[in-house]
Amino acid sequence: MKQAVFNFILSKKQKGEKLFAVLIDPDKVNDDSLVSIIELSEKSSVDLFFIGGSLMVSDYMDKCIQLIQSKTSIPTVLFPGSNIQVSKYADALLYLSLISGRNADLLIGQHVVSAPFVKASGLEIIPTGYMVIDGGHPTAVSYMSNSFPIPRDKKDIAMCTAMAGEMLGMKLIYMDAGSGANYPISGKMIGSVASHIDCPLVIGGGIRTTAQAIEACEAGADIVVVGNAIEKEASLIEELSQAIHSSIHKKGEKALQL
Ligand code: 1GP
Repeated sequence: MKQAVFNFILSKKQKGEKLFAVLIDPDKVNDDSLVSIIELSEKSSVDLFFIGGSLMVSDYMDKCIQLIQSKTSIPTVLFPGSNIQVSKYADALLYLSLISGRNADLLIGQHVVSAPFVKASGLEIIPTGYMVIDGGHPTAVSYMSNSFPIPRDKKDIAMCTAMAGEMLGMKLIYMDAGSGANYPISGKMIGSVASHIDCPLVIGGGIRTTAQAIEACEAGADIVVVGNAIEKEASLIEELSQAIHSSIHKKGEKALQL
């Protein structure tokens, strides 16, 4: 079993270092814009590229990953919106189960259909408990997943969902307010989840500023994902990277005593 990307994430978490993942939606880039994102990411020590989108209509994914790999050694991690978004060229696959929803197809159905192809791909597989949190307006992920997001003020639901996901064997928990969300996930909710799980916590959706990225890190995010804001303004990569890499977890909430 390949484990290089997961081990990299884990070793950073153990040292208390935060990671910055730049999300690339292959539908929203071309060779020129992608090269500029790669160059800025390389210069700014971005840790990971996440590749995917809720709905993919172009056939640019393989070429996009190959272009990234020809220019940098930053790992490419698939963040698939569906089971057709699998590319053998990537370094790893976030094997997402939508644990915040009650849509059986995204909890296990699509996994069953695609299992032989995923296994044959030779990709590093990272079992990931994926939780969609309300970000203030319906996002592509909430529509496409046909599931209710967790309300943004219900931190206990998020905490229990993440705990259950970890005990089911998920190696990462990914909390997502959805691409372009009005509001990123609150520090309170992140803190509550972070203090009740041991596995790395990924936070994304609606992060546009260094202050928002720092809030997520200080509350307990191990990986901060930014896509939309960078598509609009690639030069943000440098300041976001600096902010995330200099942040530390300011532990707040105590673990639940039962
Ligand atoms: C969405 O978590 C990602 O699935 C990133 O969201 O595009 O809003 O940065 P943004």
